[in-house]
Amino acid sequence: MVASSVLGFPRIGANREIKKVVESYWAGKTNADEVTKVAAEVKKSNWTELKQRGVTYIPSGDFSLYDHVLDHSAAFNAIPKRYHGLGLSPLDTYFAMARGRQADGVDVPAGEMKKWFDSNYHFLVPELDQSVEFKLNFNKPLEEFNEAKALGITTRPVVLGPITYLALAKASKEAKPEFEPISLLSKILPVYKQLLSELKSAGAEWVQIDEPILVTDKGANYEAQYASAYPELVAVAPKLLLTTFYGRLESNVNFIAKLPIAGLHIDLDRAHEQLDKTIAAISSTPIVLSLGVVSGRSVWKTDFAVAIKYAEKAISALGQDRVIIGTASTVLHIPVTLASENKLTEQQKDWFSFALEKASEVATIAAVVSGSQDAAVAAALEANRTSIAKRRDFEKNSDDSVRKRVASITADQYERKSPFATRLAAQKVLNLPKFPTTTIGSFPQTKEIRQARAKLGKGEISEAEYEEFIKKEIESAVRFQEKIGLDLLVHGEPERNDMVQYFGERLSGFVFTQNAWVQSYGSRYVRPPIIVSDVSRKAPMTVRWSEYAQSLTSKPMKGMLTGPVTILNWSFPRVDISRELQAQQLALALRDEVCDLEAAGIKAIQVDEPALREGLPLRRADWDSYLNWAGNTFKLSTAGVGDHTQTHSHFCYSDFDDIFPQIQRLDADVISIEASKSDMKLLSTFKHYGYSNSIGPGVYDVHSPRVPGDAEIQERLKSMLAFLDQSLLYVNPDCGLKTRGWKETEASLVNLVQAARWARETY
Ligand code: MET
Repeated sequence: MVASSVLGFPRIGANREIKKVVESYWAGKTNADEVTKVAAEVKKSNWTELKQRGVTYIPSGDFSLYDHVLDHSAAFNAIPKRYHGLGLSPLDTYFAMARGRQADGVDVPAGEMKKWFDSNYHFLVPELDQSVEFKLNFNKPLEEFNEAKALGITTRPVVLGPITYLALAKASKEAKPEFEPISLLSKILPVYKQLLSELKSAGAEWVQIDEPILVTDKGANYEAQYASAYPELVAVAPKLLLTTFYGRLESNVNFIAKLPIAGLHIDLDRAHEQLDKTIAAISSTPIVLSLGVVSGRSVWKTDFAVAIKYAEKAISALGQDRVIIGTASTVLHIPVTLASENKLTEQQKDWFSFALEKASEVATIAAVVSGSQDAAVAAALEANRTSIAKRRDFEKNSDDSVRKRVASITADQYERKSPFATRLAAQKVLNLPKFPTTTIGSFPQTKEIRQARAKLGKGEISEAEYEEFIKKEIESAVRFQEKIGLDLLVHGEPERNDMVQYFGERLSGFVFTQNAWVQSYGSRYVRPPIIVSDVSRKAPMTVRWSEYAQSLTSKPMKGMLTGPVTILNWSFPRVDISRELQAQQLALALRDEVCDLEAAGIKAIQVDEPALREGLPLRRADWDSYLNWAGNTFKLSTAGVGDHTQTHSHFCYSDFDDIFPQIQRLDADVISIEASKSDMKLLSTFKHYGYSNSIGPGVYDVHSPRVPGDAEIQERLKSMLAFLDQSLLYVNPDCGLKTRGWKETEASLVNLVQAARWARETY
């Protein structure tokens, strides 16, 4: 019999229960017991659903109230010093690490968040140094294993592997200069051994140990560490399934195959070409091969015929008992269930498969390749064949005008008319002071805004009433910015439910869901639109709002758009045409919008590309091709304007070392970047390469409600000026403020303006 497995499941609850309960806990409206109770219900429902769908290996230990990497740090006592001795409960210490804490005399910033591999999920970067005392504060996989067992469900606990954990960590401020987190391997192993042996004693047959670092270029550096650590772990652990996902192992498979592990999981959705090589590498070992044939990243139905072909190849080489049919990665990245969607047409519903449906898919494929004679399995197979055929048929329709326009893009459309220096002079029309202050676009999305949108959705208020409401919001955002003295204003984005969804809803080619939320970080979930056909702009999307906002003030107003690469990366893309072609279609639509904004008198236009980097392939060999088309599509969308129009772009990450030349190549007049939590390494990169255009490194963190003092911001500006030309420096927060409350937003921005005034007087 071929077994089936799901590597990890969304932990947000089918109705966003976890968001609701943790946010209410943070607001002091509920207690820790209630949080535990709701978490238990969500876990129970996940396990029960997977069991009912016939999945053999059901994950446990993958649940999280905020982030699974942070859970691991908390469990292993990797708690940075600044969170010690604050008199907080373990849960509050955990949330302080996640989001900072500023209350009752405690004032600590949050840890650094980074994107998890090439996804839009963010994890809390472990901060380590030589003095860390690893110990097992609690055994989360064991607790959840027992919790499921009490419900009569046997699970396969999930543990983040030691080498990936250390490889993802950063050196803390207290670390010695040459300190590398991986040097802690021998120190962390005893804790892993304790955790794994406790699982074994509790009766776990298998443990899934996640080592996705192996699909990155970095993975190859750790051959010696894998070779020394895994035999030690295997000696005390249940059977270990070493899981790799999101990419290809390449030559790492050779040293992995030599480890005494019981199973290896590979991602065939992202890298089906690695199947033959993997089979060859393990065929003379007893290793079980877990085939990731059902995507954990895409919402499209799996083509069973393709999955079966891979499975049969593996079975004929290894035998049924050595093959598992799995999701390619955790299905954390896709929404919980299609069953919650009642506005999709039957045709659309038939194209997709969300997390629970993917669970049924692995179970069905496993049954088919096990030779099941069950009528329900045969019917599911036949239904899949029909659905896939219908979709292929639909894909034959393309929008000729869009395809032709893409085919006739010319080289000059990628470039601005004049070089930066000429544009800088022309942009004096904006009348900005030295150290211009600005924000990244959004202001708090208050309860009132969300309610108004919900009422519009339910038909409780009219389109006209909603418009009036939004106009008032814009007006108050403008007045607020004038009052506190910001220089380059924004309209505040109150009309946007989400920076991608808003555009998707106004473009042809997208479909939307009601309830298809996906965790981005902590309690922040997004509802990515799905690209289903060729994309084009039906009508201007933002112009009237920007025009209206500009009409209220004599200060310059920044138009605000989401860039093509970000719309693509934060949507669920089509899988039948390339991402490049989808991005080009988006770029042409945005180019028209940018030109329309200019024509409407908007002098500065920001095209955000916060997701440019996360789309970077995990293997360096694939970078050039991606960066080339991704950069080109940004240029295509922005280069249609005159010299006097100032283009901006925003990036929510600070890892610029490797992609720097591409950022320069984008040739935006001003870029703003997330910088408050990274050290000055980022800025030294810009200095080192001699970045020539204007730049606003974020001066404070927006992911936390903490208010930065003006002295703190002055200090940041001071250190930035050691790296950057003062005539090119903009002053802004790290990112948009939509998730913040007004109180902290006002306090923080007042301090920011204060600090910029200080800089003007001082420099
Ligand atoms: N303009 C957007 C905002 O301010 C940019 C966000 S980047 C994640 O919210």
